[in-house]
Amino acid sequence: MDKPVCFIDTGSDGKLRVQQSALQILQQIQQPVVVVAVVGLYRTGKSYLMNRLAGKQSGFALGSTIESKTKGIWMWCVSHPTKEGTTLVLLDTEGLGDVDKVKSSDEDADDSSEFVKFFPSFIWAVRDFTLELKTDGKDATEDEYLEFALKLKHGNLKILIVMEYNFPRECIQKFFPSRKCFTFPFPTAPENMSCLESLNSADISSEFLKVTDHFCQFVFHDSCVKRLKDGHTVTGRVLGHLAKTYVDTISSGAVPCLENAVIAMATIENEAAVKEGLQVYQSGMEKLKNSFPLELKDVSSEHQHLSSTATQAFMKRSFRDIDWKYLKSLEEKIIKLFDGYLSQNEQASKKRCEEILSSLSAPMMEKLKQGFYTKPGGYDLFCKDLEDIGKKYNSQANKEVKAEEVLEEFLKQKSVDSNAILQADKKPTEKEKKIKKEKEKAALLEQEIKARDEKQRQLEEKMEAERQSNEERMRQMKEKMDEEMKLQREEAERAMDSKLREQADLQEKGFKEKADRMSQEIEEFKRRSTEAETYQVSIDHSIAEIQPLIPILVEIVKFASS
Ligand SMILES: Nc1nc2c(ncn2[C@@H]2O[C@H](COP(=O)(O)OP(=O)(O)OP(=O)(O)O)[C@@H](O)[C@H]2O)c(=O)[nH]1
Ligand SMILES: [Mg+2]
Repeated sequence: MDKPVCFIDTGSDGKLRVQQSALQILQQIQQPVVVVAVVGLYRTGKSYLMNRLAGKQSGFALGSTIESKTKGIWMWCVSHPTKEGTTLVLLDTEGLGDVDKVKSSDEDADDSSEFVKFFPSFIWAVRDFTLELKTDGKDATEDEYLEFALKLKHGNLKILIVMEYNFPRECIQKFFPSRKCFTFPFPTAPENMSCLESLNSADISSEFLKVTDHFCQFVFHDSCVKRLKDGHTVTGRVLGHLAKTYVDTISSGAVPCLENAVIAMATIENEAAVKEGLQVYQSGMEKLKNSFPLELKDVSSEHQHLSSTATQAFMKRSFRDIDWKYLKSLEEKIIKLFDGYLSQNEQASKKRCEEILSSLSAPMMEKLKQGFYTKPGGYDLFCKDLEDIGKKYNSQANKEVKAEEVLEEFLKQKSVDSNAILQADKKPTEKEKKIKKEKEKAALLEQEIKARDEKQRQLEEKMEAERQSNEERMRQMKEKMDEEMKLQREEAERAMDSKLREQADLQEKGFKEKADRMSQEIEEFKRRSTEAETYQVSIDHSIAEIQPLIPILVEIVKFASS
């Protein structure tokens, strides 16, 4: 993308909508995404800073009037400058005109212990910072300044004013365990401010450039690939599904629920994963089909190989495949296709065997037509020719899956001729004829048994191939489960760490009641984590905001001078 596009805006009916063109762009992005979004008051240089992250001087439109410039949410997808194989998705949002009201309830607080697992890191960007960095009279770092700004007020916690002061600070502390602050100095002389986009770097304050550069490097380095709650990597495509689900839910007047959005997306993705797996299998088998007829072991081993690759492709895309419902459906479809290919191979083999027999038996048929065998001893001559045909056939068609069956059919047909020849043959006595007939019958039966045994052997070979495919599938399932468990464990550990840190902080600052409440939260969190580990159950929780889409959230604090 060489320029940003509108991602989410408000339609003429006043409802939020996701722009189809932006969704199409996201659909094409199969790479994991790192999402960086900016929020803050209007006209505070958000778009400008986002352009810097895109490595461009212009892109997101900047406002030069007092009116808010950016409307809705704009998106710019660029290659991540430092993390190869990932796409950086920059989301520039419409400036806030007034303080956002955040709903508070005990219910939210309960679920919040889960949020820290996948909530974004938080960067506070203070623009036009001209103050001395001091807190309580002592020199302070930017981060200390942020923590100072987030300090809770003591006092009667039920008094509205204290609650209103503390609540947003508590939310930031609770939901964003990883926090960072940057204070930007004034970028340039006041008269240059309206044309900041077109200024040469010589006209921009070197200190401002230094901080901007540091800020960009920090974001690039610190921003992680976006993951869902259970550790599944978010690609551009998945981000598109998520955004669409959230926005559609908001537009319908409901409250977006992360759990529902993930379930809806899992359905879409898992269905697509089945299709993708089938595509891998089918395209490989179609290529193999060009060389039909083949030996059963060759068809089976290619089937096993492709089935394993198909499962891999499926596993890569699927997630939350409860009870492996979609994997099972892929497996069933593959087995159906395999059966289809096997029967196509059999048909091709049958055709080839018939062709071989037809060409080998052509001279005999000619002799038959000309009455060559209608003479004393003709039956023995016929049997000898038939035997020769059988030998040659066996050496030419011995690898064919249908070799025995076709030969059996051929011998059955020829027994009609042989019977007629034998009856007309004057050489053997009636007794000898009887013996010869019995011999022929026995040979026919032997061929019938051979064909049946061969069929049975092939069935067993097919079952063995299936058994091995199944074993491989189980191995891949276990690998995926182990990987998912590992991610969940890491997430839980990270979340627990941040909870413990927050609790220690509250204790240190004398908020005993809050720290105690937190202990209960931690216990509850531990219990849920153990439960999740043991049963791999997912814990239901809803979320009323769009933040889970964003691994890094930059909040801009208005220009200090304005
Ligand atoms: N004083 C000052 N002005 C800046 C700074 N960064 C950008 N600007 C200027 O501030 C004006 C608004 O910048 P934008 O980047 O459009 O601000 P915004 O926050 O995206 O504004 P909205 O889209 O309206 O919310 C532009 O004229 C910029 O040139 C800064 O650090 N300090
Ligand atoms: Mg803007």
